[in-house]
Amino acid sequence: MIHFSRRLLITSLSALWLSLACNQSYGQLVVKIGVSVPLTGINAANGKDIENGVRLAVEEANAQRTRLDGQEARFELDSVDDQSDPRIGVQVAQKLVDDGVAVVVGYYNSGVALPSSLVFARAGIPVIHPAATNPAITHQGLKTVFRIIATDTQNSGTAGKYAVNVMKAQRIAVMDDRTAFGQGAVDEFKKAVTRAGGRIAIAEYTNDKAVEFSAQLTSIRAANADILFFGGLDSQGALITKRMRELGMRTQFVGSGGIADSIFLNIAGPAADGAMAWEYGRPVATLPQGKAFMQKFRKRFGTESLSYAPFAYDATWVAIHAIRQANSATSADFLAALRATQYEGITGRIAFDPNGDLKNPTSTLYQVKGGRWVPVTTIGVE
Ligand code: ABU
Repeated sequence: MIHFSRRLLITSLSALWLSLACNQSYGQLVVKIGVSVPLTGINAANGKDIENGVRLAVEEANAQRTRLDGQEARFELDSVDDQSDPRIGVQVAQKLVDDGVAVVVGYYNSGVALPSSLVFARAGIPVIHPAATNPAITHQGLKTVFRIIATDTQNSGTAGKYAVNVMKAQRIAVMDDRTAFGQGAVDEFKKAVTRAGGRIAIAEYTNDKAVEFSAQLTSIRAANADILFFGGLDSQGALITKRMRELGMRTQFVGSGGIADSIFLNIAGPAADGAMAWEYGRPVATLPQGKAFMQKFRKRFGTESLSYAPFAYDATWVAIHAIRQANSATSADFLAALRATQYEGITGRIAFDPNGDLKNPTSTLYQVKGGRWVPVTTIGVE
């Protein structure tokens, strides 16, 4: 037992020494910014999008001079592939802690973010979320968790209220993918529908690996639903839309967030026309720095940004500003500056409430018109 503890102590000290050694390079202080996203599998394109948002901000920051406590500092991206798997997510979170990251920008999946956040909280390392929207992420009482995107209470809540009050939906169907995100989004939608005096006519379920939805859609068609609110991601939303068209359904498809992108359009093809989705924030292209960001991203990576790169870029700059302001890359030193953030980003004004969520989130309803997602309305959410 004593032998085992000593070995554990030596291993921990070696990891600590290695991480301290790694954070110094040629007299420069290396400040590691961790990223945990899916870089392989079905969500890899969104993961890469987030990683590239962080990379762009890191490269821009390094083109400027940063001195921390009198020492030249350089920011470095430390990226891991969580594979959209909660178990892998916890393992790679521990790797980032062992690497000595100062801060983490991630995740894509709420179901991975939730267990991983505890690993970072134990190490006192802040995590800034650009994409994971399950409300519970910022309601665990952890002082190290921040999010610069609307939650699903806000986004799907807005969708539920709008379905009843504006779309005048009488027979509402819901379907979710049983993930923390999809199920959470539908739960919030249902609560808002009920609060607005509406009623859910039928609830169906799938899982996040499914590619066939005929059974659920046949039931929804039999229930004569006027809208279907789907809690799940872009590739499945596109397949559902396609199948609805094949089944001759007149039900309006409404996505819950993470839907309105080119992945959806490519998979759904012409069946996409008319599909709707509630997305987080304002349309980036309409914001003062939005177009410039999209151009920079295209020039650097040779591809258009998807939904979350602008949020990841902003999250990274929020972290860098806090580190510079605190004159320290030690998490305990810059946490207070992070909490007090007042930042005008690509995605709008960023300031945090006591839970670490945005003080003034917004949501935008998009609809596919002529093969493009077009903004319909933007609503500030309570
Ligand atoms: N917010 C959409 C991305 C997926 C998630 O939160 O799990």
